[in-house]
Amino acid sequence: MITIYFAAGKNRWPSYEAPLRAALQDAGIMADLRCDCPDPARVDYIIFAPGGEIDDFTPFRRCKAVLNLWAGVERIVGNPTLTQPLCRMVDPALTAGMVEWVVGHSLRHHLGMDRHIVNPSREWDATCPPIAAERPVTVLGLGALGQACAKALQSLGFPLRGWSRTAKQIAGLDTYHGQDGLKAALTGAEIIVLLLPKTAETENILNKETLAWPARGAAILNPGRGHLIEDAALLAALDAGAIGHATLDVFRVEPLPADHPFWSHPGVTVTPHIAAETRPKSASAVVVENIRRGQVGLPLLHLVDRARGY
Ligand code: NDP
Ligand code: OXD
Repeated sequence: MITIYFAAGKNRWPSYEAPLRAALQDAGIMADLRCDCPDPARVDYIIFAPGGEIDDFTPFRRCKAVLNLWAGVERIVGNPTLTQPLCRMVDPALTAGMVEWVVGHSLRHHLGMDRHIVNPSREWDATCPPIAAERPVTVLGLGALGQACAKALQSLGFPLRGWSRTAKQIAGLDTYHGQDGLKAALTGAEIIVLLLPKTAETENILNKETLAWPARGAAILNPGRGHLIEDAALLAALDAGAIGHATLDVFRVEPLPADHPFWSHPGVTVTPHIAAETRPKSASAVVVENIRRGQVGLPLLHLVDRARGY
């Protein structure tokens, strides 16, 4: 019998308890699964989420892995007390949600839907949008989410460029990497999707200089992290028409403060960090698969590289 401590917040326990127990049963794992803190020295696995119960991991001496329910790990990866392996969430349902959010908001900008949805003067503007093949899209970040979104947009006909830290070859995608590849990835892009993690290297990746590289009037979609964009530079680029619109799901401070200029800027759409959520049923299967692996000595999936920060 192993001990699993669900330290991802009491508010999440009601929606996770049943799917976790079902997944453990399916995997044939006998576990004492609980949301109140057991004796830390007995805990084999911790299921974690930012804002949950643990700040100090030191007493969890025999814990084999900390299993994060979030894809992003910036709120735990630098914790100096964390010596246990850390796994992030790669949840097929979260990925599906992100693909839908990115495709939906890309098509909004591509088709110019706002012109017809909000048309108080009943203007008969018959300007036809270009077809997708004429609208270059760039995805910054080619991980689990960036690749899924790039493939979905590509299947609609958009020409896709992608950018990552390390070199990649992905069928049908023009790929670039490293600081040297950023300009080539962004130049002339008409839709830019940010799916990078928050690290020291990615902070303010869109700034005064780089915001000048996309096509004039480009749309930016940021479901990655607020820190990827320098807020003041984005507002200036929107005011100057260099950037046409920004649809932002994530912010430096969340909830976005009521007096933040993003709320009132006509070129900004705010969505409240809902682009993609971890779903209890599919995420429980992912968590339990890692516990199964930990128990039989197989490598854990989705391990975070502490030095890299994601
Ligand atoms: P992954 O770790 O799978 O992918 C991250 C990608 O970013 C990789 O391609 C990586 O490059 C690239 N990258 C990292 N650092 C750099 C750098 N310095 N320069 C260039 N590229 C870099 O993450 P996911 O795809 O699963 O998630 C991405 C982010 O999405 C999460 O970190 C989180 O912040 C955000 N997110 C937001 C949600 C929302 O609801 N808004 C929901 C879930 C996640 P390489 O491949 O070379 O390692
Ligand atoms: C995540 C998120 O990182 O929801 O999972 O932002």
